[in-house]
Amino acid sequence: MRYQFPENFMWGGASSGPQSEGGSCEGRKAPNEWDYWFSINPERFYNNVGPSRTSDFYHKYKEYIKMMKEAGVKSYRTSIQWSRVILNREGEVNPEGIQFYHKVIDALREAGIEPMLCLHHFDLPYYWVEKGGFENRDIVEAYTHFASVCFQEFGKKVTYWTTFNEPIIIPETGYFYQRHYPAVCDAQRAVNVGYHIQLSSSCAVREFKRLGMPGKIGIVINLTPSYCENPQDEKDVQASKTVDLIFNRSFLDPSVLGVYPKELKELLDSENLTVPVKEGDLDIIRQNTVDYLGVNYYHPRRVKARVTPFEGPLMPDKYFEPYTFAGQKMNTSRGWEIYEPAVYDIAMNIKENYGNLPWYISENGMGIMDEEQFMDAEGMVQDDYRIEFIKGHLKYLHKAIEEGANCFGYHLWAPFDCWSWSNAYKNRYGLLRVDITDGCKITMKKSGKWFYTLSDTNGFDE
Ligand code: BGP
Repeated sequence: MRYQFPENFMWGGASSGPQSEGGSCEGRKAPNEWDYWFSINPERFYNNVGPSRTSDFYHKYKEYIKMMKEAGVKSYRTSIQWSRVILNREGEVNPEGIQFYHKVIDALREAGIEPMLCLHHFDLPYYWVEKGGFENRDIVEAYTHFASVCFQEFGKKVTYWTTFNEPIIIPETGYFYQRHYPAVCDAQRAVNVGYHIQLSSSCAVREFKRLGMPGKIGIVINLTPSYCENPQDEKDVQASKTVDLIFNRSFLDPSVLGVYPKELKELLDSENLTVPVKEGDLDIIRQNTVDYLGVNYYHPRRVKARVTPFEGPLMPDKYFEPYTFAGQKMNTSRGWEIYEPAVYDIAMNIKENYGNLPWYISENGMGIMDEEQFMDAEGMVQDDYRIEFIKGHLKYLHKAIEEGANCFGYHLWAPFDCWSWSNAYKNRYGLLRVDITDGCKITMKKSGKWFYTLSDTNGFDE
C-alpha cells in the first residue's frame, strides 16, 4: 500500500541550540543552566560529557545544513539560545549571537530548508537561574523582551515561531522528578514555575501580534496520552484523567483555548496550592492563543489508580501508579514504550477538543545506544529499526489525516545525533551520525537515505 501525504507536507527535523551548537563559551554567550549545572555536578552527565561539546553546529553549521538537505530535511526547527542573544538581566543584546543566528537562517534558506525557530528549549540563562528562574515573576518581562528582540531581528526571514518547547518538562523534571536543575521536589514552586511559563508564552504571542509580525506563532507541547489499565474501572479512568490534566492539559488548554481547565484549579485548590495570578493575567492568556501547535510524541503513559499508599512530598504520583504488561513493545535503550496508535489518538483529540487547529508532529524519534554495532563495512549505520519506527508512526498519522486531522508536517528528532541533556550522547537519534570522538565528523545513516526518498516522494510504500 502507498501512504501518500498531502501536498506541501513538511518533512523535517528538530534539534535545539543547547543540544547541537556547542561553543558554549564562545561568541560572548552567557552561561545557561546546563553550563552551570555541569560545572558543579559533572558526574550527573553520561560519561561526563557536558554542554560545551554538543555536536559543534556552532562551527560546522554549513556542513550540517548541506548534509541535512541530503537526508531530505526540508524544514528544520532549532532554538535560539536566550543566553547567546541576551547577555544579562538588563537585557543587553549580544551582536555576535544575533549574527550567528542570521548566518544559520540564511544558510538554511539558501539550502531550501524552512527554518522554524523556538525561543526556549530548557535553556535558562544562569543570570536568571540565580534569581529563581521561572519562579520569579520578573522573568515574564525579560523573556518577552528576548522574544521581541528575536522577532524584530529575524521576523522577516522566519515564518514559523515557537514560544516554548515542552513547557511542562520544566516544572516536571526540575521541581518534581529532579532530572533538570534545580532538581528539587516542591509542588508550590512547580506551580509558580508552570504558571509563569504560560504567562511568558502568552505575552510573547501578544508581542508578536503587537509588532504585526507576518509569520505564525505556536507552542510545542509533549502530548503523552494516558491509557488506563482497566477502562471499566472508574478509579482507573479517573487516574488517567488526572494525569492528562497535569501533564497535557495544563499547557495545552491555556495555549490553544485560552483558559485553564476548571478541574485543574479544583485539583490545585484541594492541595492548597496557589497560582500566582495577578490582575489582567487571565485576559492576556485568553486573548493570546497560538496559531498552530507542535506536538512532540515519544511514548504513551500507562496508568492505574494507586494501590499502594502514596508517601513523601506531594507529587503527581499521588494520583496514579504506572503499570506494565506482557508484550509491551519497548525501546530498551531509552526505556520508552513504542506505541504508534497514540499518534492517531492525539490527532483525534486535537480535532475533536481543540478546534482542529493546524498542528504538526514537531518531535518523534528513537534513541539507540551503541549504534556503532549496527555499522556496515563502509561505516554506515544500518538503522532499519529507526525506519520501521518512523513508518509505524506515519501509518497512524496518515490514517488520521484521511479522517480530517489538520496535520501539516512530521519532524524527526533528530536530523543528526545530538546531546541529550544528562544522557549526553548515550542514545543516538539522528538520520546523520556524528562522531564526537572524531571532530564531530558527520556521516549518512541508512535512515537518512530512506528519509530523503520519503520527503522527495511525499510518502512511502509498504
Ligand atoms: C524531548 C526534548 C528533546 C530531546 C528528546 C529526546 O523531550 O524536547 O530535547 O532531548 O526529548 O529525549 P532524550 O534526549 O531525553 O532521550
